[in-house]
Amino acid sequence: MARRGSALDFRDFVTELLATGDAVDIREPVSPTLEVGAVTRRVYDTRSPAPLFGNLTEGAPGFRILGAPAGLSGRPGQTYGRLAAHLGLPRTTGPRDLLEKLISAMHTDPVPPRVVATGPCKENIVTGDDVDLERFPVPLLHAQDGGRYFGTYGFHVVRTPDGRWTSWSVSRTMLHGRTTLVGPAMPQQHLGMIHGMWRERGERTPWAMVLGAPPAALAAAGMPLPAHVNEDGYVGALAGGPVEVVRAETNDLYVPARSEIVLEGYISPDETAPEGPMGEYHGYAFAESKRQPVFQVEAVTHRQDPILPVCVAGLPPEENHTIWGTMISAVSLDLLRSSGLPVSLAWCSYEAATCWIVVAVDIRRLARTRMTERELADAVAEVLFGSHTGWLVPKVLLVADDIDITDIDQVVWALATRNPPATGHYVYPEAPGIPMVPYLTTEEARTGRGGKAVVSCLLPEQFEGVTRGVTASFANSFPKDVRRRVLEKWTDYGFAATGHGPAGAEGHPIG
Ligand SMILES: Cc1cc2nc3c(=O)[nH]c(=O)nc-3n(C[C@H](O)[C@H](O)[C@H](O)COP(=O)(O)O)c2cc1C
Ligand SMILES: [Mn+2]
Repeated sequence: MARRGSALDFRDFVTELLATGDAVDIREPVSPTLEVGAVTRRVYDTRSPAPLFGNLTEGAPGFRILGAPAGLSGRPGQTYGRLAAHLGLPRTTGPRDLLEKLISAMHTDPVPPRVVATGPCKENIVTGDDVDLERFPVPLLHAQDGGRYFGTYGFHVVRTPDGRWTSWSVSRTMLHGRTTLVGPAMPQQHLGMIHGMWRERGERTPWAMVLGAPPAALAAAGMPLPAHVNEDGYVGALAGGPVEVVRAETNDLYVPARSEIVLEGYISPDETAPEGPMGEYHGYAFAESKRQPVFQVEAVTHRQDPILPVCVAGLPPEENHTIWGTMISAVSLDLLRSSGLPVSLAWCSYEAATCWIVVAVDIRRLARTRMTERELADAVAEVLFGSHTGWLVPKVLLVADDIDITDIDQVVWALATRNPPATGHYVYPEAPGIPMVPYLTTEEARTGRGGKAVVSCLLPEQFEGVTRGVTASFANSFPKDVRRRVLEKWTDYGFAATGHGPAGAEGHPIG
């Protein structure tokens, strides 16, 4: 079968990871009960290649799991390699180029999906009484979890009753029974919004869930594009060609043909069940379960020897940080730029577990606006906290753009040395926000308000467009000829070669 490349076909994505050494084909027997989770967590921690579990001790023979599909890589210069592969970009792509690619596709005409008659996801079709989700190696990911999670790296497909808006969105689903799943559908998220429309009519929500989807589609489904925007058209623009879709067996939704596993059915209008707890994106596992909607599965279709991708959520960096955080960064940066504010970059530091976004301010343009710090903070808060993307991230750090905000060392240094404790914190207790943020009070989580803040790390003189000091550093404190001599003689002095590229060799790049 012709290859579509890693952005538009999950199997091609896995093949390319294996070929480049960024996945390991594990032949050892591994249990989906906690062992898959433990290996995958350690892969995130050690920035190892993605584990492809090909010999699982539970589930039907041949069924596989891929862990850490967008974990970071420890290879120098390829930190974001797996993430870049989702978008069909070279493994050496850095954060700025990832963001510009995502933003440029937002300003390109959508490329609608192409309907095809069949595809790999139809290689096996199971309907009616034969449906049994427990044939799959559904993993227990953390010892604290309230159940096994089928959907940690897949997306829901739903469509509005008027047929005008199709939503693809990532949200977790827990195994509930042989033919049922349970999972959140928050009313602020598009899944919950569209489910609400069907419920209001007293009808079931026609639904499908796609696992092992084309990676560019998964990324778009984890991206807070505005309401009424079809993620499928965005994927086409992003990947440079239409995503191929096929009609579901049991309803008239369309799903990506080049997917590993597709579940079809409906979301019950009224049935709920306890879901969770699960180790979560902010890094904690809490003790409580919550009642959430039940998803009824009427058909399962899958590729031969299907691969179920899993995200083992928790401490960074996992996919809630690398994928979700990057997608939030792109949409937020686009909004801030379009608003005319003097912003040059926005980045959800993965280390901050999608609980803060750092905004780089162009201080020369800032000076021309003659804004005060409060005016700038309020303007940024208004743009972000009123938006679908800004609802997701509670804290915004403002930093001058001499700081590389994709480098956490520099962000920490700026926060410590540039944020005045008495005046640099602006809080917005009335702004709505995601209720999952760990530090919210019970009341704030219940009302969905509170916890939002803008933290300024802008120095007083930066509002005049200047920075008083230069860094005391290798890059700034020595003449060029001295630096060159030190670099040339580095190994002669008796040190090991550092392996750093030119930027690293030049020292801390803050100017
Ligand atoms: C790996 C991963 C897991 C996620 N899990 C959830 C989840 O369980 N619930 C949720 O509301 N959002 C979750 N998200 C974030 C949503 O996918 C994201 O906010 C997206 O914008 C939602 O789509 P929508 O904007 O069309 O509503 C997850 C994202 C990723 C990448
Ligand atoms: Mn959406």
